Amino acid sequence: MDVNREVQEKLVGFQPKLIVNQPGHYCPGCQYGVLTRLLAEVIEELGIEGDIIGVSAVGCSIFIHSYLDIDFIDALHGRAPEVASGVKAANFGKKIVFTLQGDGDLAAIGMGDLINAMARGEHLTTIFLNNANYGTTGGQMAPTTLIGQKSTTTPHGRRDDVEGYPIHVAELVTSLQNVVYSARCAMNTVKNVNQTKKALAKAMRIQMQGLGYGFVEVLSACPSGWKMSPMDSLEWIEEKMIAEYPLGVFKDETDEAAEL
Ligand SMILES: Cc1ncc(C[n+]2csc(CCOP(=O)(O)OP(=O)(O)O)c2C)c(N)n1
Ligand code: SF4
Ligand SMILES: [Mg+2]
Repeated sequence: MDVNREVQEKLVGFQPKLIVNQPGHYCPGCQYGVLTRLLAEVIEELGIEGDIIGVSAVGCSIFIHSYLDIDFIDALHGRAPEVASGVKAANFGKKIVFTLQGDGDLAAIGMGDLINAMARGEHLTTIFLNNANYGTTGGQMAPTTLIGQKSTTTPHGRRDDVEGYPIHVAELVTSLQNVVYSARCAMNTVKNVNQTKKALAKAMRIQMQGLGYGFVEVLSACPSGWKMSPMDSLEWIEEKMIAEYPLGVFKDETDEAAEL
């Protein structure tokens, strides 16, 4: 083992085998990278690296296939749940299939796709990265943009009487019978990162057990879209985002404890 690697392992622990080392697409302070690492750890710990297929969406979620060494397919904007349904069926239900979607992708153009995949009774896992804006395209308002939040399309702040209200997707999907688990997590603190990992693992286990649909919303920093420093972004999540989008488990029909 070279000296740098040994020092790195002492400081931050091991690097999961499934992480691909190459120059990154993500902006400094972006938390897609944290989520990628968590997924690598969860997939390795569950031992499903050869049995899982990811469906990435249009948005910064698409970059994950460069860094996570599992099978991936990219879906058109909003269509990830349909593509995932097809992938699951084509593999006779034998693969674990998940979607990774941003808030513009999932809650704007793709909301109907998600709801109908859940209503059809699909056994899938959706990971919903909510960064309260369209990050990829430069920071436009998304359905999850907070009231008062400035974006390139709401330069004076989102107004409820003009642009309407934020959508709380983790709560919304609980009304669908086939949804077995719905939780909201965040990645702005170590404690919240650890809780996110647990929720991701649980949503995967639910699919492995054939119980139904698992949904995990993850509040995530987009310093570029928000025009903030990475550190300010973490504080903004704590002070503003979690106030609008409380963390917790909103539905859990498994036999396991429902805490995050
Ligand atoms: C049909 C279609 N409409 C619009 C776009 C442009 N577009 C690309 S990414 C994106 C929004 C992405 O926002 P989000 O899903 O929140 O992703 P993130 O913030 O993670 O980048 C849009 C509107 C597109 N690629 N295809
Ligand atoms: S635009 Fe936002 S979501 Fe996309 S890589 Fe940059 S910080 Fe991450
Ligand atoms: Mg977004």
